[in-house]
Amino acid sequence: MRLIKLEESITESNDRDAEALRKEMKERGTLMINLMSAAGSGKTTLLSRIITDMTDTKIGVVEADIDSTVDAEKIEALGAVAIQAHTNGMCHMDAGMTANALHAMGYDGLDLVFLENVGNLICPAEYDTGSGGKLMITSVQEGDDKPLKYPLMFIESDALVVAKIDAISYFDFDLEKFKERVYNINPRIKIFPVSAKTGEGMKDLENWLREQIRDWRK
Ligand SMILES: Nc1nc2c(ncn2[C@@H]2O[C@H](COP(=O)(O)OP(=O)(O)OP(=O)(O)O)[C@@H](O)[C@H]2O)c(=O)[nH]1
Ligand SMILES: [Mg+2]
Repeated sequence: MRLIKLEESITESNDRDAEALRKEMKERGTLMINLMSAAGSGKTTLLSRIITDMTDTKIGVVEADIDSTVDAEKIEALGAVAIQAHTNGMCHMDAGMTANALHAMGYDGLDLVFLENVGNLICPAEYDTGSGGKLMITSVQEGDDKPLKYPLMFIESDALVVAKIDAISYFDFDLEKFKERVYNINPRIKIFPVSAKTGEGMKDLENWLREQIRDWRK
């Protein structure tokens, strides 16, 4: 189990670091997706399902957390490449931290790398990590008003997973109202209602990921 302890990078321009990392990854043909959500929305469970399903795709995961190694251990147990990054108390990953973690993990020959960002809806949305795409998760127990309260992450993301859809009947989550609120602030976003437990909706999401890898390599 590999673990890297990170400090916020001291370079003056996060955007410059992000562009450099994107360029490097583009040249090597590896797509990085920045996966963001509140704590406990289902990021690691979704990634585990994707790794198990997408046997045609070589996947690596950078697990960013304030503490513990549980998420990286779960990913490694599935046979995927992983590294646990500790953010030294910080609530997000920046581009310099992401590059350090990625290089420590090594991503030669990988098609797709997920950065499982620190679980919260606010800080991760504000930092460009150098990823080629942004995927956000919100789960049905969080309520359908989150696009109104935390708009930036919804605006910034290319796609949105509505997670734990198997549990929707236990909550007052109105999927149509939620979609309308999301499309109001980001009309181009793709929305995937998904259950990582039952597999519902996973095929569409996985095909979208394959399409993103193809587009990245064009
Ligand atoms: N019913 C149901 N439960 C789910 C689903 N996906 C995840 N869960 C549960 O939700 C809880 C949190 O899931 P995680 O995958 O650990 O969430 P996370 O976003 O990685 O959490 P952090 O890394 O702590 O931010 C776990 O108890 C999962 O079993 C789902 O599709 N359906
Ligand atoms: Mg997790």
